[in-house]
Amino acid sequence: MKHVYRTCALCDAHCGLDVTVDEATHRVLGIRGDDADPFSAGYVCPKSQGAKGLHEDPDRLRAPLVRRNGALVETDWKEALDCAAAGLSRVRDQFGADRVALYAGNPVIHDMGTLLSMPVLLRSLGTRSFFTAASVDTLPKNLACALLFGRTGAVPVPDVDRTDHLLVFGANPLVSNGSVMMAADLPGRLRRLRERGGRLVVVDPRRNETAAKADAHHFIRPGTDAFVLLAMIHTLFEEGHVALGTLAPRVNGLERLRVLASEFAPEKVAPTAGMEAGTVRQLARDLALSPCAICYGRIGTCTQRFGTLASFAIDVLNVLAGNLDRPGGVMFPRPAASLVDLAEDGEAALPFGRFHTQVRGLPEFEGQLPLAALAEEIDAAPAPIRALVVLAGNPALSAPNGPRLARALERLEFVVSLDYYLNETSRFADVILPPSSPLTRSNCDLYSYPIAVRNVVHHSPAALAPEAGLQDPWTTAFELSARLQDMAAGTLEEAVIGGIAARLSFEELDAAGRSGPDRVLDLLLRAGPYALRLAELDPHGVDLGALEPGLDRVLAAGSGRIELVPEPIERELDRLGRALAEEPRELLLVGRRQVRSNNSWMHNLPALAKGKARCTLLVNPRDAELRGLASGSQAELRSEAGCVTVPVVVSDEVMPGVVSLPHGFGHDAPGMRLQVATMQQRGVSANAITSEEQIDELSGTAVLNGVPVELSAAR
Ligand SMILES: Nc1nc2c(c(=O)[nH]1)N[C@H]1C(S)=C(S)[C@@H](COP(=O)(O)OP(=O)(O)OC[C@H]3O[C@@H](n4cnc5c(=O)[nH]c(N)nc54)[C@H](O)[C@@H]3O)O[C@H]1N2
Ligand SMILES: Nc1nc2c(c(=O)[nH]1)N[C@H]1C(S)=C(S)[C@@H](COP(=O)(O)OP(=O)(O)OC[C@H]3O[C@@H](n4cnc5c(=O)[nH]c(N)nc54)[C@H](O)[C@@H]3O)O[C@H]1N2
Ligand code: SF4
Ligand SMILES: [Mo]
Repeated sequence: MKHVYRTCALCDAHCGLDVTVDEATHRVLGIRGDDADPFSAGYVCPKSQGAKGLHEDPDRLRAPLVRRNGALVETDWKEALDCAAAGLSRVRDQFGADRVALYAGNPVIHDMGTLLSMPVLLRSLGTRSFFTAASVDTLPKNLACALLFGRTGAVPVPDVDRTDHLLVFGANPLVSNGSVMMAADLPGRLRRLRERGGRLVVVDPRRNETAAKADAHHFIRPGTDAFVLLAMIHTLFEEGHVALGTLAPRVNGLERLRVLASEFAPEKVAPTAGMEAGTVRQLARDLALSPCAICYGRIGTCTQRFGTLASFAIDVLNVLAGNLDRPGGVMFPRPAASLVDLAEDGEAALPFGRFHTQVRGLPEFEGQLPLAALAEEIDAAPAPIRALVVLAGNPALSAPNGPRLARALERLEFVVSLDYYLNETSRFADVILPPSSPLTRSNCDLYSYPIAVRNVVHHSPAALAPEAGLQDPWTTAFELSARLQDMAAGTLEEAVIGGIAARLSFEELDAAGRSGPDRVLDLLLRAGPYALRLAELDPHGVDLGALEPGLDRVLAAGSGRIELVPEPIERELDRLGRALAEEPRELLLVGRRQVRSNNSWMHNLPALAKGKARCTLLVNPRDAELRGLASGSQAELRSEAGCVTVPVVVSDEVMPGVVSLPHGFGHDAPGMRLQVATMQQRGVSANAITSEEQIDELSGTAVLNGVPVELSAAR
């Protein structure tokens, strides 16, 4: 029996785990919170059992699959990789590199080997057709910060541990455990906020689990946050609460912002948002008058109609109230190791709109194209995408109008999927390359350190020896990439790591006894601001202290100023002004996350899937009565994209005119190997209702919240 200290890689919180394994039998005996972890201090959520469930899941693929005579059959790695490379090269050579697309799903960011090798795979494909899950998630926030600070990669993070006031728009940290905010044990952190006299206020169309524990909760009509946030900005100006403090000499466009925001008086926007004007004014005053305060927004404010503008306005409020870059406000972490050190195209430039999708002309951001455009780029573009690599993603369930995307995937000439499962997306693959169990490989939460509420670092060593028949994703990425470039994998790996060492100005590689991504990690740690060494890290993780002011560092790498009214935002404000005249829609759909679920892919683990069916539609009593619906009855939910039949739960938790459905369900496709999910948590896909046509126009991010729908009793 052996104890191994790792972090959980299933969400942004990265709790420390104490994993007990039996090395002889290659079994996981137990997983519990690591009390000695300086960041999470023993806290874990139920999903912490995910790594054990995944390790043991009989449905997890134990060998690569290739399609033979129409069926996916097991094969060895050499044949699978040869076949994958041959299929991709064929399409590339015949039609051009951009006709082969790569889609990178959410788990990429949580696995160091995948994260660090993805750029290598992308380069070896030589394609610009790169789609990511960020475009159904954080992209509006990232773009907003890039516009505000004149550089990419700098996101101000809530200093939750020291704040007096936390105002949350469109997030449910007590369930999601925080997002774009790495903060293990948010239940504890938010409880302590209130114990020290601080306030937690939530603005959300649903009285979600966080709102239920807050000092105040206000309903807001979905998709109208930008109006409310602009009205709050207006209030700060009008009531004389703008207090830039030391930020004053660092901002551009203050007067222009005042003029533009004056169009959005609380009294004018309140009816559209379904809020009281007095409430909107008070939200603004509380931000400005608390000794320190935070305005924080997440999925609800990103994946909506004015996602980039809303995300932008949130950080503008932090600036205007004097809460940027100060303890208890929002601050910039100083990561021990950072991918920014590897960025190639110069972080100072704004990589936005340098090229566009063919059909709708949607812009790239940091080289990523919006997932909302993938289906049409396959089925309607003049030069269609013909082959696809899916890296740790399940877009058939996670993309807007998933059913259309699934039909498009079926038309592709060649699909390679890197995934644990034969699921809704990988069933279209010609080759599936499964990663090894995460417990058999080392990891580091590199992606999340720049969004952490304290500066921390933690290396997770492999807990178990490699499994027979499987290989780690780093190796797979290099073996596939090398084949695509007609070279040996070892040569490519040495060239890549050598290149990284040179970029970081190291002459020799010195990660004695390490291999694969650990060698890169060691370089990044050595190059980082604390000059750490992988070999010297405490196994329970290292706390490097609370966040410290660092705006100068951020601005020095960018335009040098905080741009309060960059040109794309000014155009969005004009669009927002025009939208004020629109008639509100009768019924809007929003999403909902649940504690025992992780997007589309943990419904096959018995420990998490057990219990009653979770894919239910929350309907306000008024709306239910109007349609003759009761809890337990079946309703038909329709939109311009599609229709699903779903069980209803009547609840005043959602505001009138809003229904709430979790995403990631709909495990009913043929040809999958997901026994538990299909039997116990089948549900329906929320993305059969969302539409790829509805986007945040500035960023191309899909509207997944605030989708116009119709509802009736099922026939
Ligand atoms: N309607 C609606 N849709 C949404 C959302 C919503 O709120 N509402 N949320 C959006 C958000 S925030 C996100 S992040 C996306 C997620 O979108 P995706 O990333 O496309 O989907 P996931 O459900 O996270 O599926 C991840 C896939 O990766 C596999 N996987 C897990 N870990 C690994 C790994 O280490 N390596 C490899 N190779 N594979 C792995 C899993 O088996 C699964 O098939 O969904 C988005 N879609
Ligand atoms: N247990 C669990 N944890 C997760 C995940 C999971 O699937 N399960 N997924 C992970 C991922 S990939 C992500 S990105 C994060 C997301 O983390 P969060 O953003 O905290 O997640 P959600 O629970 O989806 O919270 C979104 C909230 O926005 C509200 N909302 C919807 N529309 C609007 C709107 O127009 N305005 C406002 N103000 N609110 C609105 C919804 O009612 C909901 O309460 O969670 C991560 N953590
Ligand atoms: S909150 Fe849960 S899922 Fe997230 S890292 Fe911690 S244990 Fe894992
Ligand atoms: Mo996400």
